[in-house]
Amino acid sequence: MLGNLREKLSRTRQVFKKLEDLFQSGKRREEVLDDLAEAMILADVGVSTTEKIIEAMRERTNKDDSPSALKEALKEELSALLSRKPGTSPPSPAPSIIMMVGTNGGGKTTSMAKLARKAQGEGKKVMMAAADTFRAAAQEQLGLWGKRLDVPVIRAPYGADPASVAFDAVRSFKAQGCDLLLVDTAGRVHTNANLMNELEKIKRIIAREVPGAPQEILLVLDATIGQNALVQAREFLRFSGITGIFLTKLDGTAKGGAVIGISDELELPIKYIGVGEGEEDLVEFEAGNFVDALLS
Ligand SMILES: Nc1nc2c(ncn2[C@@H]2O[C@H](COP(=O)(O)OP(=O)(O)OP(=O)(O)O)[C@@H](O)[C@H]2O)c(=O)[nH]1
Ligand SMILES: [Mg+2]
Repeated sequence: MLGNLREKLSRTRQVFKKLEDLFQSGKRREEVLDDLAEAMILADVGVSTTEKIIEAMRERTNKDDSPSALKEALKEELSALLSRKPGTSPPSPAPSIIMMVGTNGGGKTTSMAKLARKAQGEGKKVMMAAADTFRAAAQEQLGLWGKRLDVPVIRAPYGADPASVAFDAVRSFKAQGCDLLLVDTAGRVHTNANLMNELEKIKRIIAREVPGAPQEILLVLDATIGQNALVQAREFLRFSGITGIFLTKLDGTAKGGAVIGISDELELPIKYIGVGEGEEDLVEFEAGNFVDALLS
């Protein structure tokens, strides 16, 4: 598992690999910290998070600590930063409803299929709702995933009211006694304000039909855009109730350091990462594993 994650993160690892030489060098602490800061910024960790980490390392270590001691300090610092998040609760009990939100093309539909696959593997009865009625091919795309995974998909005509799709889906979900309903949403409508209203409406209908639901609203962010993912995330924070982040496309990018900046700057846990286009390419995010995959 760790080996696999390492391989998937290989492009980001290349950036961090320079650190290996650094940690084996005979450099003084201040030189190591300078080089480290530079590498982290190159890896898209972000300036303010990088500064925060360097400062914390300075406090945590002594002036004449060896580079290898600094490496341990960095690992501890990163693990602490990545796991110090609210909401890292155990998975919610079935039946539950998960809503996927995020900018267009970020990977919502694909990530949802991955979650469906995972739940299936746990023996759960899954249903998916195509509440993206804005993009012409969205219904078909989810329909194809449904066929491939053998998961029923509640669909609607192009341009239909997404909240009514959600309504129909929740009714079927209850009637068929499913364990998990995954709700896909559009990445873009006419304006951002429209999108936020649409999401609120979907959420309201779900909550009205199933008290306590949606148990999870995952904000899907594309790691390949690095620091810009933060800008997108802030837009979506205007929509209330997001419970966690699903960070996609870590397999193809050297900007995996963005995980660290995003986790630091948003008061939200990173719950999953996407490492490929297939339904199995899902990793439940765990700080220690991620740091190990990056740094060893
Ligand atoms: N390499 C890689 N590609 C991914 C990953 N997740 C999604 N993709 C690809 O990203 C593209 C967009 O994915 P979608 O799931 O359609 O994104 P979306 O957010 O639903 O897009 P809209 O419905 O247009 O808003 C597709 O080509 C996916 O195969 C990932 O973890 N790794
Ligand atoms: Mg989609």
